[in-house]
Amino acid sequence: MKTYLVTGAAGFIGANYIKYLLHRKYANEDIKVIILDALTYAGNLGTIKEDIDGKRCVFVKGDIRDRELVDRLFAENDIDYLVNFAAESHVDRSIEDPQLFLSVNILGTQNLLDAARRAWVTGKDEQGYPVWKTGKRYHQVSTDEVYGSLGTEGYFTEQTPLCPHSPYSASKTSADLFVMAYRDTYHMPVSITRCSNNYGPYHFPEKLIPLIINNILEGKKLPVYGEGLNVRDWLYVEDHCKAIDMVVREGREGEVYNVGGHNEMKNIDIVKLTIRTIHDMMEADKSLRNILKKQEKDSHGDIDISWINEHLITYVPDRLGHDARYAIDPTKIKNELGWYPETMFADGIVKTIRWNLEHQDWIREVTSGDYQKYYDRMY
Ligand code: NAD
Ligand code: TDX
Repeated sequence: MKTYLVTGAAGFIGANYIKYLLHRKYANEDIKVIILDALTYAGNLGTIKEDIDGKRCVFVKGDIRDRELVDRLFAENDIDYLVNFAAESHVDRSIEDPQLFLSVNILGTQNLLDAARRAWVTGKDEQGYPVWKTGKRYHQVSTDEVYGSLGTEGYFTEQTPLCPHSPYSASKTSADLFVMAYRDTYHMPVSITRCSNNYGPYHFPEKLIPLIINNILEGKKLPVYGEGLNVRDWLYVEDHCKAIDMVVREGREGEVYNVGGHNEMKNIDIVKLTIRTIHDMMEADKSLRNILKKQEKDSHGDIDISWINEHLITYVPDRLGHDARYAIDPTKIKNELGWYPETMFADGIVKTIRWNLEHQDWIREVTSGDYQKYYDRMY
């Protein structure tokens, strides 16, 4: 029986991770997942309500910065793995409010590390280092953005110097440095994964791919920052979840593993490919067209690609300090743990679009209220 404390699992990747653990990888095993999530604008209880059964999966609403609460969770449960997804995750928001990112991402991480230290240390060895209960692991979900930005050549390896540019990536880098400091100072059993851009179900629509899908359906403009030439390396979210599971269970203690999709694309190409894929899916299944809210149709009543390209794609001012290119070298995790990105982008984007088409209620729920104000301010 393994007990997980998973923070931030009402958000995009964390929710996919706990679903993967509970219903796929360990569907027939005795595991317990305790979710700790503050339910910020990015957290949605609706995403995980079917998973919370009070036995295998328990939900606690709270803040990772709350010392008393996190200590209580450790006191009441024999936690084996703490997997920290909770974070402020959107680069554009970090440009508006850097202090929030510092507070949640750095102080939150440090609070979790300390709580785990209090719960998992049993004494001291002769040199004064803490002695840890066996089988415990603190895992930090980090990002390729800690490495900064690449030119047209090369990849981020685990040896690439940390060189963050945005307030978001600076906060994630600082959090990683605290995790490594706890490893070096207290010999804490930790691991870190640094992943490239994820896409898939439950992706919050402030991020590029779900924003584009939903704006196409709504007939709204498709905002492309700068010239649309920045490159991201896209990974299907379930492949990321598998990588985290492998590292938590089998990865070497104290190590960093890069996780990437080997799928680099320019933003403008992502936008055009998403338009084309929605068109093709609606050609193949004409009933899907009913979801289009407001749309120019061509003479056959089909979604009109050239009209969208001409009228909806809108070049807007660039993000400040916009990183040019991210690309991950995942050789270490492939060689040590046998992980590789299983989902081809052509398949992953179809699954993602279909999920968005079939979950319009979820989209409406998460985009109402505060998000609408953010959207109107941004675009
Ligand atoms: P998300 O914004 O969708 O979800 C974040 C979750 O954390 C939400 O449920 C939110 O309610 C919760 N949260 C925020 N502040 C909290 C606090 N103070 N206490 C408790 N819970 C809090 O984020 P995501 O895209 O799922 O990213 C998850 C993690 O993965 C983050 O650490 C992010 O930095 C990292 N990451 C994301 C990507 C990506 O492409 N999305 C890529 C690499 C790494
Ligand atoms: O409207 C948009 N138009 C646009 O051109 C948005 C929202 C984004 N973009 C560009 C900016 C980026 O070059 O698209 C690219 C992807 O943007 P985001 O979806 O905001 O992701 P990114 O900034 O790359 O960061 C993501 O991947 C790494 C996650 O949000 C981070 O949490 C993760 O660490």
